[in-house]
Amino acid sequence: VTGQAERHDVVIALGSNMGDRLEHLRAAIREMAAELIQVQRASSVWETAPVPADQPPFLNAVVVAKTALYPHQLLATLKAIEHRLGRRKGRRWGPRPIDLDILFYGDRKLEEEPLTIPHPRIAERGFVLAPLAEVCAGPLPVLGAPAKELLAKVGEEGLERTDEALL
Ligand code: A4P
Ligand code: MG
Repeated sequence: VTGQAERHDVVIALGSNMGDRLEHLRAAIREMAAELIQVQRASSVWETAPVPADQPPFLNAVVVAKTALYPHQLLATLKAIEHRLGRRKGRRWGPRPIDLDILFYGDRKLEEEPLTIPHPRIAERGFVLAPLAEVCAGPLPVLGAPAKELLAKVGEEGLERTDEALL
């Protein structure tokens, strides 16, 4: 297909625990659409207990998207979106209006500073696995196990599905 870059399937995790959290998640999705990241489907919005616990609760979600961006371009684009939505460096564990993490890039494995794919902490984080299980039912790329199975191991404490829709 001439003139059309190859598009890759990517999975992105969204988190917010500052300001209008739901609006931050929605704004991030609008910004992605404007930046060559076409969101195909979105999980529910989950309210999740913060890890570590000394900060406000998060809203978390996961989206599946298609993009022609390469992994490092995708990371740079997500960082730019975080910045536009008001995220600033500073307090290391402090609250953030938006956090955008690349969970998967197709079935690629990548360890190139500063980017690791799949995201290294997927299997231990209920706040990622619960929404991920909604949008990826089968075995996860690289990890091999379904999200639901990994979630059963870490438990569902502190994870609450909300009725809010992202798309
Ligand atoms: N980086 C490397 N690999 C990736 C990747 N696959 N996707 C680098 C995105 N970034 C990646 O991230 C730090 C650096 O990781 C980036 O500059 C990038 O080069 P950051 O977003 O600047 O900082 P961060 O998010 O605070 O660090 P980190 O280590 O990603 O934190 P986590 O693990 O994302 O934890 N509790 C609940 N309930 N819900 C949450 O969403 N999130 C965090 C953040 C803590 N507790 C939470 C939640
Ligand atoms: Mg992050």
